[in-house]
Amino acid sequence: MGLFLLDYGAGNVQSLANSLDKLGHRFTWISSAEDFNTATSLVFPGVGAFGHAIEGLTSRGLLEPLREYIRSGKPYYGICIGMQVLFQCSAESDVKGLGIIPGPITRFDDADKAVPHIGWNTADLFDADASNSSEGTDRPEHYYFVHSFRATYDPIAYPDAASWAHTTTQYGQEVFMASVRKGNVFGTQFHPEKSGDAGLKLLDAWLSQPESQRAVAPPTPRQVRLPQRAGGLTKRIIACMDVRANDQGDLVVTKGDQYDVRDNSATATAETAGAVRNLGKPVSLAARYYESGADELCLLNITSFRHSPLQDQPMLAVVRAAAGCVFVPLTIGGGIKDSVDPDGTKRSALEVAGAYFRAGADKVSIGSEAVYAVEKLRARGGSGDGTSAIETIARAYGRQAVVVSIDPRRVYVDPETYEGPYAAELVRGRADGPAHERGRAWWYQCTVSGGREARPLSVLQLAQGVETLGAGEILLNSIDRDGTGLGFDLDLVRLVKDNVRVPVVASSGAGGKEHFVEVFGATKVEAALAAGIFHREEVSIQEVKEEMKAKGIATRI
Ligand code: 1PR
Repeated sequence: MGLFLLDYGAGNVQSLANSLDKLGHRFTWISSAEDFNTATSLVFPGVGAFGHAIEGLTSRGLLEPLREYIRSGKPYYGICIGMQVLFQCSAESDVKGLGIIPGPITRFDDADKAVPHIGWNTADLFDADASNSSEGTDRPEHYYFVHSFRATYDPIAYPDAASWAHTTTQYGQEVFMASVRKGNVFGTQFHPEKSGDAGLKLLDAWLSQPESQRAVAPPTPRQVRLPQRAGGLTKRIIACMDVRANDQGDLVVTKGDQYDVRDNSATATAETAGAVRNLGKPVSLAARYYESGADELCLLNITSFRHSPLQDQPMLAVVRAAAGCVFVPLTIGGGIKDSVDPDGTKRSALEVAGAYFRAGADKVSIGSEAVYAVEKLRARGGSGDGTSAIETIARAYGRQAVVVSIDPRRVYVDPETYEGPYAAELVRGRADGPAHERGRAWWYQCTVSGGREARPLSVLQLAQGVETLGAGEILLNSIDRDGTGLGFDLDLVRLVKDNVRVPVVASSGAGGKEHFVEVFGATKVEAALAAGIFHREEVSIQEVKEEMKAKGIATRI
Protein backbone atom coordinates (compact mmCIF):
# COMPACT_ATOMS: atom_id res chain seq x y z
CA MET A 1 0.00 0.00 0.00
CA GLY A 2 1.03 3.62 -0.35
CA LEU A 3 3.00 5.91 -2.58
CA PHE A 4 5.49 4.38 -5.02
CA LEU A 5 8.07 6.09 -7.25
CA LEU A 6 9.03 4.59 -10.57
CA ASP A 7 12.65 4.72 -11.72
CA TYR A 8 13.62 3.00 -14.96
CA GLY A 9 17.31 3.78 -14.53
CA ALA A 10 16.91 7.32 -15.83
CA GLY A 11 18.65 10.46 -14.81
CA ASN A 12 18.12 12.42 -11.71
CA VAL A 13 15.20 10.87 -9.84
CA GLN A 14 16.98 11.61 -6.56
CA SER A 15 15.64 15.17 -6.71
CA LEU A 16 12.08 13.94 -6.46
CA ALA A 17 13.00 11.69 -3.56
CA ASN A 18 14.66 14.65 -1.84
CA SER A 19 11.52 16.76 -2.36
CA LEU A 20 9.27 14.08 -0.85
CA ASP A 21 11.65 13.70 2.09
CA LYS A 22 11.51 17.46 2.67
CA LEU A 23 7.70 17.38 2.49
CA GLY A 24 7.49 14.37 4.79
CA HIS A 25 5.79 12.04 2.32
CA ARG A 26 6.98 8.44 2.70
CA PHE A 27 7.44 6.42 -0.45
CA THR A 28 8.80 3.16 -1.84
CA TRP A 29 10.64 2.60 -5.13
CA ILE A 30 8.96 0.28 -7.62
CA SER A 31 11.40 -2.59 -8.03
CA SER A 32 9.25 -5.23 -9.77
CA ALA A 33 6.01 -5.64 -11.72
CA GLU A 34 4.31 -7.02 -8.60
CA ASP A 35 4.82 -3.68 -6.82
CA PHE A 36 2.22 -2.10 -9.11
CA ASN A 37 -0.40 -4.24 -7.36
CA THR A 38 0.71 -2.89 -3.98
CA ALA A 39 0.97 0.76 -5.05
CA THR A 40 -2.07 2.91 -4.33
CA SER A 41 -0.44 6.05 -5.77
CA LEU A 42 2.38 6.32 -8.27
CA VAL A 43 4.70 9.16 -9.32
CA PHE A 44 6.88 8.68 -12.40
CA PRO A 45 9.70 11.28 -12.66
CA GLY A 46 10.87 10.86 -16.19
CA VAL A 47 14.21 12.48 -16.93
CA GLY A 48 15.87 12.23 -20.28
CA ALA A 49 14.91 10.72 -23.59
CA PHE A 50 11.52 9.22 -24.51
CA GLY A 51 13.00 6.15 -26.20
CA HIS A 52 15.36 5.50 -23.30
CA ALA A 53 12.40 5.61 -20.92
CA ILE A 54 10.25 3.18 -22.89
CA GLU A 55 13.20 0.85 -23.49
CA GLY A 56 14.15 1.05 -19.82
CA LEU A 57 10.61 0.17 -18.71
CA THR A 58 10.37 -2.62 -21.29
CA SER A 59 13.70 -4.20 -20.39
CA ARG A 60 12.64 -4.27 -16.73
CA GLY A 61 9.24 -5.79 -17.57
CA LEU A 62 7.49 -2.71 -16.21
CA LEU A 63 5.84 -1.21 -19.31
CA GLU A 64 2.67 -3.34 -19.42
CA PRO A 65 2.21 -3.33 -15.60
CA LEU A 66 2.47 0.50 -15.76
CA ARG A 67 -0.19 0.66 -18.49
CA GLU A 68 -2.47 -1.64 -16.47
CA TYR A 69 -1.88 0.38 -13.28
CA ILE A 70 -2.97 3.60 -15.01
CA ARG A 71 -5.99 1.91 -16.59
CA SER A 72 -6.99 0.52 -13.17
CA GLY A 73 -7.93 4.07 -12.13
CA LYS A 74 -5.40 4.43 -9.31
CA PRO A 75 -3.73 7.89 -8.94
CA TYR A 76 -0.84 8.54 -11.32
CA TYR A 77 1.39 11.64 -11.55
CA GLY A 78 3.79 11.74 -14.50
CA ILE A 79 6.58 14.34 -14.56
CA CYS A 80 8.17 15.50 -17.85
CA ILE A 81 8.94 12.22 -19.69
CA GLY A 82 6.61 10.61 -17.15
CA MET A 83 3.85 12.69 -18.76
CA GLN A 84 5.10 12.29 -22.34
CA VAL A 85 5.09 8.46 -22.23
CA LEU A 86 1.29 8.67 -21.77
CA PHE A 87 1.02 9.74 -25.42
CA GLN A 88 0.98 7.46 -28.47
CA CYS A 89 4.44 8.29 -29.79
CA SER A 90 7.23 10.85 -29.87
CA ALA A 91 9.24 12.39 -32.69
CA GLU A 92 12.23 11.85 -30.39
CA SER A 93 12.20 8.10 -30.93
CA ASP A 94 10.75 5.25 -33.01
CA VAL A 95 9.35 3.40 -30.00
CA LYS A 96 5.66 3.72 -29.11
CA GLY A 97 4.32 5.33 -25.92
CA LEU A 98 1.62 3.97 -23.62
CA GLY A 99 -1.15 5.40 -25.84
CA ILE A 100 -3.27 6.53 -22.87
CA ILE A 101 -3.52 9.97 -24.50
CA PRO A 102 -4.34 9.77 -28.24
CA GLY A 103 -1.79 12.16 -29.68
CA PRO A 104 1.90 12.65 -30.51
CA ILE A 105 4.81 14.34 -28.84
CA THR A 106 6.65 16.53 -31.31
CA ARG A 107 9.73 18.78 -31.34
CA PHE A 108 9.69 22.51 -30.77
CA ASP A 109 10.39 24.61 -33.85
CA ASP A 110 13.83 26.21 -33.32
CA ALA A 111 13.57 28.73 -36.17
CA ASP A 112 12.47 31.51 -33.82
CA LYS A 113 13.75 30.38 -30.44
CA ALA A 114 16.35 28.34 -28.63
CA VAL A 115 15.61 24.63 -28.16
CA PRO A 116 15.57 22.98 -25.61
CA HIS A 117 13.03 25.11 -23.79
CA ILE A 118 15.06 25.55 -20.61
CA GLY A 119 13.99 27.78 -17.76
CA TRP A 120 11.16 29.16 -15.73
CA ASN A 121 7.85 29.69 -17.45
CA THR A 122 4.26 30.08 -16.32
CA ALA A 123 1.81 27.14 -16.20
CA ASP A 124 -1.29 28.85 -14.77
CA LEU A 125 -2.16 26.08 -12.35
CA PHE A 126 -3.43 28.53 -9.79
CA ASP A 127 -7.01 28.57 -8.54
CA ALA A 128 -8.45 31.79 -7.16
CA ASP A 129 -10.02 29.55 -4.53
CA ALA A 130 -6.82 27.74 -3.61
CA SER A 131 -8.44 26.31 -0.53
CA ASN A 132 -9.99 23.51 -2.52
CA SER A 133 -7.50 23.53 -5.37
CA SER A 134 -5.77 20.25 -5.85
CA GLU A 135 -2.85 22.26 -7.11
CA GLY A 136 -2.41 24.19 -3.92
CA THR A 137 -1.70 27.67 -5.20
CA ASP A 138 -3.70 30.88 -5.44
CA ARG A 139 -1.25 32.92 -7.51
CA PRO A 140 0.48 32.66 -10.89
CA GLU A 141 3.78 30.83 -10.43
CA HIS A 142 6.81 30.02 -12.55
CA TYR A 143 7.84 26.38 -12.89
CA TYR A 144 11.05 24.88 -14.29
CA PHE A 145 10.85 23.41 -17.80
CA VAL A 146 13.66 21.57 -19.57
CA HIS A 147 12.60 19.80 -22.77
CA SER A 148 13.03 19.85 -26.55
CA PHE A 149 9.79 17.97 -27.28
CA ARG A 150 6.24 18.83 -26.22
CA ALA A 151 2.54 17.97 -26.56
CA THR A 152 1.30 20.78 -28.75
CA TYR A 153 -2.11 22.18 -27.74
CA ASP A 154 -4.17 21.99 -30.94
CA PRO A 155 -7.90 21.23 -30.44
CA ILE A 156 -8.39 21.22 -34.23
CA ALA A 157 -5.66 18.81 -35.28
CA TYR A 158 -5.72 16.72 -32.08
CA PRO A 159 -9.11 17.20 -30.38
CA ASP A 160 -8.92 13.96 -28.37
CA ALA A 161 -5.47 14.80 -27.01
CA ALA A 162 -6.55 18.40 -26.33
CA SER A 163 -9.35 17.08 -24.11
CA TRP A 164 -6.63 15.96 -21.69
CA ALA A 165 -5.07 19.46 -21.48
CA HIS A 166 -5.29 20.96 -18.01
CA THR A 167 -3.12 24.05 -18.53
CA THR A 168 -1.00 25.34 -21.36
CA THR A 169 2.18 27.39 -21.69
CA GLN A 170 3.45 29.56 -24.50
CA TYR A 171 7.02 29.37 -25.76
CA GLY A 172 7.82 31.65 -28.68
CA GLN A 173 4.82 31.36 -30.98
CA GLU A 174 3.87 27.89 -29.76
CA VAL A 175 1.31 26.85 -27.15
CA PHE A 176 1.84 23.43 -25.62
CA MET A 177 0.35 21.38 -22.79
CA ALA A 178 2.05 22.33 -19.53
CA SER A 179 -0.13 19.85 -17.65
CA VAL A 180 -2.67 17.16 -18.41
CA ARG A 181 -5.43 15.99 -16.10
CA LYS A 182 -8.28 13.50 -16.54
CA GLY A 183 -9.65 10.98 -14.09
CA ASN A 184 -6.82 9.44 -12.12
CA VAL A 185 -4.10 10.85 -14.38
CA PHE A 186 -2.14 14.03 -13.67
CA GLY A 187 0.94 15.03 -15.62
CA THR A 188 3.18 18.08 -15.75
CA GLN A 189 5.72 18.85 -18.47
CA PHE A 190 7.70 20.89 -15.94
CA HIS A 191 9.60 19.50 -12.96
CA PRO A 192 7.89 20.40 -9.64
CA GLU A 193 10.84 18.90 -7.76
CA LYS A 194 13.11 21.52 -9.39
CA SER A 195 10.64 24.43 -9.23
CA GLY A 196 11.45 25.75 -5.78
CA ASP A 197 8.64 26.50 -3.34
CA ALA A 198 6.02 26.64 -6.12
CA GLY A 199 6.83 23.10 -7.16
CA LEU A 200 7.01 21.78 -3.61
CA LYS A 201 3.54 23.27 -2.95
CA LEU A 202 2.17 21.53 -6.04
CA LEU A 203 3.65 18.16 -5.05
CA ASP A 204 2.41 18.56 -1.49
CA ALA A 205 -1.09 19.51 -2.67
CA TRP A 206 -1.38 16.41 -4.86
CA LEU A 207 0.03 14.11 -2.20
CA SER A 208 -1.90 15.63 0.70
CA GLN A 209 -5.28 14.86 -0.81
CA PRO A 210 -6.98 11.62 0.26
CA GLU A 211 -6.12 8.98 -2.36
CA SER A 212 -9.77 8.68 -3.35
CA GLN A 213 -9.83 12.41 -4.21
CA ARG A 214 -6.42 12.15 -5.91
CA ALA A 215 -7.87 9.65 -8.35
CA VAL A 216 -10.57 12.03 -9.47
CA ALA A 217 -9.58 15.11 -11.43
CA PRO A 218 -11.13 18.49 -10.56
CA PRO A 219 -14.64 19.15 -11.87
CA THR A 220 -14.62 18.74 -15.63
CA PRO A 221 -15.12 19.80 -18.25
CA ARG A 222 -12.96 22.71 -17.23
CA GLN A 223 -11.99 25.50 -19.56
CA VAL A 224 -8.40 24.73 -20.46
CA ARG A 225 -6.28 27.49 -19.03
CA LEU A 226 -4.55 29.17 -21.98
CA PRO A 227 -1.35 31.11 -21.27
CA GLN A 228 -2.14 34.26 -19.32
CA ARG A 229 0.84 36.07 -20.84
CA ALA A 230 2.82 35.36 -23.94
CA GLY A 231 6.42 34.30 -23.66
CA GLY A 232 6.53 33.84 -19.93
CA LEU A 233 10.04 32.37 -20.08
CA THR A 234 12.18 34.35 -17.67
CA LYS A 235 15.88 35.18 -17.92
CA ARG A 236 17.78 32.90 -15.53
CA ILE A 237 20.26 33.98 -12.85
CA ILE A 238 22.76 31.22 -12.04
CA ALA A 239 25.14 31.14 -9.08
CA CYS A 240 28.37 29.27 -9.79
CA MET A 241 30.70 27.65 -7.29
CA ASP A 242 34.18 26.73 -8.50
CA VAL A 243 35.19 23.92 -6.16
CA ARG A 244 38.61 22.42 -5.42
CA ALA A 245 40.70 21.12 -2.55
CA ASN A 246 42.67 23.79 -0.75
CA ASP A 247 46.25 23.22 0.40
CA GLN A 248 44.95 21.55 3.55
CA GLY A 249 42.92 19.07 1.42
CA ASP A 250 39.51 20.53 2.29
CA LEU A 251 36.98 20.92 -0.54
CA VAL A 252 36.25 24.67 -0.70
CA VAL A 253 34.54 27.14 -2.97
CA THR A 254 37.31 29.14 -4.58
CA LYS A 255 37.38 31.85 -7.19
CA GLY A 256 39.86 32.62 -9.92
CA ASP A 257 40.97 36.00 -11.16
CA GLN A 258 41.36 35.18 -14.82
CA TYR A 259 41.41 31.56 -13.65
CA ASP A 260 44.24 32.08 -11.12
CA VAL A 261 42.73 30.89 -7.84
CA ARG A 262 45.71 31.68 -5.66
CA ASP A 263 45.57 34.92 -3.70
CA ASN A 264 48.49 37.09 -4.74
CA SER A 265 46.64 40.33 -4.21
CA ALA A 266 47.90 43.33 -2.27
CA THR A 267 45.31 42.56 0.40
CA ALA A 268 46.63 39.02 0.96
CA THR A 269 47.75 38.32 4.51
CA ALA A 270 50.75 36.25 5.56
CA GLU A 271 48.31 33.38 5.99
CA THR A 272 46.47 33.74 2.65
CA ALA A 273 49.27 34.92 0.34
CA GLY A 274 49.70 32.33 -2.43
CA ALA A 275 47.01 30.08 -0.94
CA VAL A 276 43.92 28.86 -2.78
CA ARG A 277 41.22 31.46 -2.16
CA ASN A 278 38.67 30.01 0.24
CA LEU A 279 35.24 31.62 -0.16
CA GLY A 280 33.22 29.11 1.81
CA LYS A 281 31.78 25.65 1.91
CA PRO A 282 29.98 24.40 -1.24
CA VAL A 283 26.81 23.07 0.40
CA SER A 284 26.20 26.05 2.67
CA LEU A 285 26.76 28.47 -0.20
CA ALA A 286 24.45 26.43 -2.43
CA ALA A 287 21.72 26.55 0.24
CA ARG A 288 22.23 30.33 0.63
CA TYR A 289 21.91 30.94 -3.10
CA TYR A 290 18.80 28.74 -3.33
CA GLU A 291 17.15 30.72 -0.55
CA SER A 292 18.20 33.96 -2.26
CA GLY A 293 16.31 33.03 -5.43
CA ALA A 294 18.91 31.51 -7.72
CA ASP A 295 17.20 29.99 -10.76
CA GLU A 296 19.94 27.36 -11.06
CA LEU A 297 23.19 26.43 -9.36
CA CYS A 298 26.44 25.28 -10.92
CA LEU A 299 29.20 23.38 -9.14
CA LEU A 300 32.46 23.07 -11.09
CA ASN A 301 35.17 20.72 -9.86
CA ILE A 302 37.99 22.75 -11.32
CA THR A 303 40.89 20.39 -10.69
CA SER A 304 39.11 17.19 -11.64
CA PHE A 305 41.18 16.95 -14.81
CA ARG A 306 43.90 15.67 -12.52
CA HIS A 307 42.05 12.55 -11.33
CA SER A 308 38.98 10.43 -11.81
CA PRO A 309 35.91 12.17 -10.37
CA LEU A 310 34.54 8.82 -9.23
CA GLN A 311 37.57 8.58 -6.99
CA ASP A 312 36.68 12.06 -5.86
CA GLN A 313 34.06 10.88 -3.39
CA PRO A 314 33.99 14.27 -1.59
CA MET A 315 32.62 15.86 -4.79
CA LEU A 316 29.89 13.23 -5.07
CA ALA A 317 29.13 13.75 -1.38
CA VAL A 318 28.91 17.53 -1.98
CA VAL A 319 26.47 16.96 -4.84
CA ARG A 320 24.37 14.57 -2.75
CA ALA A 321 24.24 17.05 0.16
CA ALA A 322 23.51 20.06 -2.06
CA ALA A 323 20.72 18.19 -3.87
CA GLY A 324 19.15 17.49 -0.47
CA CYS A 325 18.57 21.17 0.27
CA VAL A 326 18.33 22.80 -3.15
CA PHE A 327 15.13 22.42 -5.24
CA VAL A 328 16.21 24.16 -8.41
CA PRO A 329 18.38 22.61 -11.15
CA LEU A 330 21.94 21.66 -10.25
CA THR A 331 24.65 21.49 -12.92
CA ILE A 332 27.87 19.63 -12.10
CA GLY A 333 31.05 20.08 -14.12
CA GLY A 334 34.66 19.02 -14.02
CA GLY A 335 36.11 15.69 -15.14
CA ILE A 336 33.10 14.52 -17.16
CA LYS A 337 35.15 12.40 -19.58
CA ASP A 338 36.44 8.86 -20.10
CA SER A 339 38.97 8.28 -17.34
CA VAL A 340 41.06 5.59 -15.66
CA ASP A 341 41.08 5.15 -11.89
CA PRO A 342 44.43 4.85 -10.11
CA ASP A 343 43.90 1.08 -9.93
CA GLY A 344 43.53 0.92 -13.71
CA THR A 345 39.74 0.65 -13.78
CA LYS A 346 38.38 2.36 -16.91
CA ARG A 347 35.43 4.71 -16.37
CA SER A 348 33.40 6.07 -19.28
CA ALA A 349 32.13 9.65 -19.29
CA LEU A 350 28.61 8.16 -19.31
CA GLU A 351 29.39 6.27 -16.10
CA VAL A 352 30.83 9.39 -14.46
CA ALA A 353 27.77 11.41 -15.49
CA GLY A 354 25.44 8.66 -14.25
CA ALA A 355 27.08 8.78 -10.81
CA TYR A 356 26.46 12.52 -10.62
CA PHE A 357 22.84 12.18 -11.82
CA ARG A 358 22.16 9.50 -9.20
CA ALA A 359 23.74 11.80 -6.61
CA GLY A 360 21.23 14.52 -7.54
CA ALA A 361 22.66 16.51 -10.44
CA ASP A 362 20.22 17.53 -13.19
CA LYS A 363 22.80 18.50 -15.79
CA VAL A 364 26.48 17.76 -16.32
CA SER A 365 28.90 20.28 -17.76
CA ILE A 366 31.66 19.11 -20.10
CA GLY A 367 34.71 21.31 -20.65
CA SER A 368 38.02 19.96 -21.97
CA GLU A 369 36.57 16.75 -23.42
CA ALA A 370 34.21 18.83 -25.59
CA VAL A 371 37.20 20.62 -27.18
CA TYR A 372 38.86 17.32 -28.09
CA ALA A 373 35.54 15.94 -29.38
CA VAL A 374 35.04 18.92 -31.72
CA GLU A 375 38.63 18.72 -32.95
CA LYS A 376 37.86 15.07 -33.81
CA LEU A 377 34.53 16.05 -35.42
CA ARG A 378 36.26 18.61 -37.62
CA ALA A 379 38.95 16.11 -38.58
CA ARG A 380 36.13 13.75 -39.64
CA GLY A 381 34.61 16.41 -41.88
CA GLY A 382 31.87 17.64 -39.53
CA SER A 383 30.18 14.57 -38.08
CA GLY A 384 30.51 12.83 -34.75
CA ASP A 385 31.34 9.13 -34.34
CA GLY A 386 28.89 8.58 -31.48
CA THR A 387 31.59 7.96 -28.89
CA SER A 388 32.10 11.42 -27.38
CA ALA A 389 30.90 12.27 -23.87
CA ILE A 390 28.36 14.71 -25.35
CA GLU A 391 26.86 12.10 -27.68
CA THR A 392 26.77 9.20 -25.20
CA ILE A 393 25.30 11.24 -22.34
CA ALA A 394 22.77 13.09 -24.55
CA ARG A 395 21.64 9.75 -26.04
CA ALA A 396 21.02 8.27 -22.62
CA TYR A 397 19.74 11.24 -20.63
CA GLY A 398 18.51 13.68 -23.28
CA ARG A 399 20.41 16.66 -24.67
CA GLN A 400 18.88 18.93 -22.04
CA ALA A 401 21.12 17.21 -19.47
CA VAL A 402 24.33 18.12 -21.34
CA VAL A 403 25.95 21.53 -20.90
CA VAL A 404 29.27 22.42 -22.52
CA SER A 405 31.48 24.84 -20.60
CA ILE A 406 33.69 26.90 -22.92
CA ASP A 407 36.87 28.60 -21.64
CA PRO A 408 37.92 31.06 -24.35
CA ARG A 409 40.74 33.59 -24.26
CA ARG A 410 41.11 36.63 -26.54
CA VAL A 411 43.96 36.55 -29.09
CA TYR A 412 44.74 40.09 -30.25
CA VAL A 413 45.88 40.68 -33.85
CA ASP A 414 46.54 43.62 -36.17
CA PRO A 415 43.38 43.89 -38.28
CA GLU A 416 45.31 45.41 -41.17
CA THR A 417 47.76 42.54 -41.57
CA TYR A 418 45.96 39.51 -40.09
CA GLU A 419 45.67 36.63 -42.60
CA GLY A 420 44.86 33.77 -40.21
CA PRO A 421 41.91 31.34 -40.43
CA TYR A 422 39.65 33.30 -38.09
CA ALA A 423 39.25 36.52 -40.10
CA ALA A 424 35.46 36.00 -40.32
CA GLU A 425 35.22 35.86 -36.52
CA LEU A 426 37.45 38.84 -35.73
CA VAL A 427 36.00 41.46 -33.40
CA ARG A 428 37.37 44.94 -33.99
CA GLY A 429 38.06 47.33 -31.14
CA ARG A 430 35.99 50.48 -31.21
CA ALA A 431 37.60 53.93 -31.30
CA ASP A 432 35.69 54.76 -28.10
CA GLY A 433 36.48 51.41 -26.51
CA PRO A 434 39.05 50.64 -23.77
CA ALA A 435 42.59 51.70 -24.65
CA HIS A 436 43.87 48.14 -25.02
CA GLU A 437 41.23 47.43 -27.70
CA ARG A 438 41.60 50.56 -29.86
CA GLY A 439 43.05 49.89 -33.34
CA ARG A 440 43.24 46.19 -32.58
CA ALA A 441 41.12 43.15 -33.37
CA TRP A 442 40.81 39.81 -31.67
CA TRP A 443 39.39 36.31 -31.98
CA TYR A 444 38.56 33.94 -29.16
CA GLN A 445 40.74 30.86 -28.76
CA CYS A 446 39.50 27.79 -26.86
CA THR A 447 41.47 26.26 -24.01
CA VAL A 448 41.45 23.04 -21.99
CA SER A 449 42.40 22.16 -18.39
CA GLY A 450 41.05 25.39 -17.01
CA GLY A 451 42.80 27.67 -19.43
CA ARG A 452 46.19 26.02 -18.94
CA GLU A 453 46.45 24.87 -22.59
CA ALA A 454 45.34 26.78 -25.71
CA ARG A 455 43.95 24.72 -28.59
CA PRO A 456 43.76 25.40 -32.38
CA LEU A 457 40.01 26.00 -32.21
CA SER A 458 37.92 29.18 -32.14
CA VAL A 459 34.97 29.72 -29.85
CA LEU A 460 32.56 29.64 -32.78
CA GLN A 461 33.99 26.38 -34.12
CA LEU A 462 33.60 24.86 -30.65
CA ALA A 463 30.10 26.23 -30.01
CA GLN A 464 28.74 25.06 -33.36
CA GLY A 465 30.60 21.77 -33.08
CA VAL A 466 29.14 20.86 -29.69
CA GLU A 467 25.68 21.81 -30.95
CA THR A 468 26.18 19.34 -33.81
CA LEU A 469 27.23 16.67 -31.32
CA GLY A 470 24.04 17.18 -29.30
CA ALA A 471 24.84 19.53 -26.41
CA GLY A 472 21.70 21.14 -24.96
CA GLU A 473 23.22 24.34 -23.58
CA ILE A 474 26.45 26.36 -23.65
CA LEU A 475 28.07 27.86 -20.53
CA LEU A 476 30.17 30.62 -22.07
CA ASN A 477 33.00 31.68 -19.77
CA SER A 478 35.64 34.30 -20.51
CA ILE A 479 39.16 33.93 -19.15
CA ASP A 480 39.80 37.61 -19.86
CA ARG A 481 36.78 38.75 -17.82
CA ASP A 482 36.76 36.05 -15.11
CA GLY A 483 36.83 37.67 -11.68
CA THR A 484 37.47 41.20 -13.03
CA GLY A 485 34.10 42.77 -12.24
CA LEU A 486 34.30 44.63 -15.59
CA GLY A 487 31.05 43.12 -16.88
CA PHE A 488 30.35 40.32 -19.32
CA ASP A 489 32.30 40.27 -22.61
CA LEU A 490 29.33 41.36 -24.74
CA ASP A 491 31.24 40.86 -28.01
CA LEU A 492 31.89 37.23 -27.07
CA VAL A 493 28.33 36.59 -25.88
CA ARG A 494 26.82 38.14 -29.01
CA LEU A 495 29.20 36.27 -31.33
CA VAL A 496 28.23 32.87 -29.89
CA LYS A 497 24.53 33.50 -29.14
CA ASP A 498 23.86 34.80 -32.66
CA ASN A 499 25.37 31.68 -34.22
CA VAL A 500 23.87 28.75 -32.25
CA ARG A 501 20.28 27.57 -31.58
CA VAL A 502 20.74 26.15 -28.10
CA PRO A 503 20.42 28.30 -24.98
CA VAL A 504 23.57 30.16 -23.90
CA VAL A 505 24.60 31.15 -20.36
CA ALA A 506 26.77 34.28 -20.20
CA SER A 507 29.51 33.92 -17.58
CA SER A 508 32.51 35.80 -16.20
CA GLY A 509 33.02 39.37 -15.19
CA ALA A 510 29.81 40.42 -13.43
CA GLY A 511 30.67 43.28 -11.07
CA GLY A 512 27.21 44.53 -10.17
CA LYS A 513 23.50 44.17 -10.87
CA GLU A 514 23.79 46.60 -13.79
CA HIS A 515 25.89 44.05 -15.70
CA PHE A 516 23.00 41.57 -15.74
CA VAL A 517 20.65 44.23 -17.13
CA GLU A 518 23.35 45.09 -19.68
CA VAL A 519 23.92 41.55 -20.98
CA PHE A 520 20.17 40.80 -21.27
CA GLY A 521 19.60 44.14 -22.98
CA ALA A 522 22.51 43.89 -25.41
CA THR A 523 22.27 40.20 -26.35
CA LYS A 524 19.64 37.44 -26.72
CA VAL A 525 21.30 35.27 -24.10
CA GLU A 526 18.89 33.22 -21.93
CA ALA A 527 20.84 33.22 -18.67
CA ALA A 528 23.68 34.92 -16.85
CA LEU A 529 26.04 33.39 -14.29
CA ALA A 530 28.17 34.94 -11.59
CA ALA A 531 30.41 33.75 -8.81
CA GLY A 532 32.64 36.29 -7.09
CA ILE A 533 30.10 39.05 -6.48
CA PHE A 534 27.74 36.54 -4.86
CA HIS A 535 30.45 34.81 -2.80
CA ARG A 536 31.74 38.16 -1.51
CA GLU A 537 28.12 39.31 -0.88
CA GLU A 538 28.68 42.46 -2.93
CA VAL A 539 25.18 42.02 -4.35
CA SER A 540 22.45 39.44 -3.67
CA ILE A 541 20.59 37.45 -6.29
CA GLN A 542 17.38 39.02 -5.01
CA GLU A 543 18.79 42.52 -5.67
CA VAL A 544 19.85 41.52 -9.18
CA LYS A 545 16.33 40.25 -9.89
CA GLU A 546 14.69 43.35 -8.46
CA GLU A 547 16.85 45.49 -10.77
CA MET A 548 15.94 43.28 -13.73
CA LYS A 549 12.24 43.57 -12.89
CA ALA A 550 12.55 47.34 -12.56
CA LYS A 551 14.10 47.44 -16.03
CA GLY A 552 11.30 45.29 -17.51
CA ILE A 553 13.31 42.09 -17.92
CA ALA A 554 11.26 38.90 -17.31
CA THR A 555 12.48 37.33 -14.08
CA ARG A 556 11.14 34.88 -11.46
CA ILE A 557 10.79 36.86 -8.29
O1 1PR B 1 37.64 20.54 -18.34
O2 1PR B 1 35.58 19.19 -18.18
O3 1PR B 1 37.29 19.06 -16.36
O4 1PR B 1 35.86 21.09 -16.68
C1 1PR B 1 36.55 21.96 -15.86
C2 1PR B 1 35.58 23.05 -15.48
O5 1PR B 1 36.18 23.86 -14.48
C3 1PR B 1 35.22 23.94 -16.65
O6 1PR B 1 33.85 24.31 -16.58
C4 1PR B 1 36.11 25.17 -16.43
O7 1PR B 1 35.44 26.34 -16.88
C5 1PR B 1 36.24 25.19 -14.92
N1 1PR B 1 37.54 25.70 -14.48
C6 1PR B 1 38.72 25.09 -14.61
N2 1PR B 1 39.69 25.87 -14.03
C7 1PR B 1 39.08 26.95 -13.54
C8 1PR B 1 39.74 28.07 -12.82
O8 1PR B 1 39.08 29.05 -12.45
N3 1PR B 1 41.05 27.93 -12.59
N4 1PR B 1 36.74 27.71 -13.47
C9 1PR B 1 37.72 26.83 -13.81
C10 1PR B 1 36.25 28.49 -14.44
C11 1PR B 1 34.67 30.08 -14.74
C12 1PR B 1 33.32 30.31 -14.20
C13 1PR B 1 33.39 31.43 -13.20
C14 1PR B 1 32.82 32.62 -13.93
C15 1PR B 1 32.20 33.66 -13.06
N5 1PR B 1 35.37 29.33 -13.79
O9 1PR B 1 32.79 29.16 -13.71
O10 1PR B 1 32.68 31.08 -12.09
O11 1PR B 1 33.91 33.13 -14.68
O12 1PR B 1 33.18 34.26 -12.27
P1 1PR B 1 32.96 35.77 -11.80
O13 1PR B 1 31.48 36.05 -11.73
O14 1PR B 1 33.62 35.84 -10.44
O15 1PR B 1 33.62 36.64 -12.81
P2 1PR B 1 36.66 19.88 -17.43
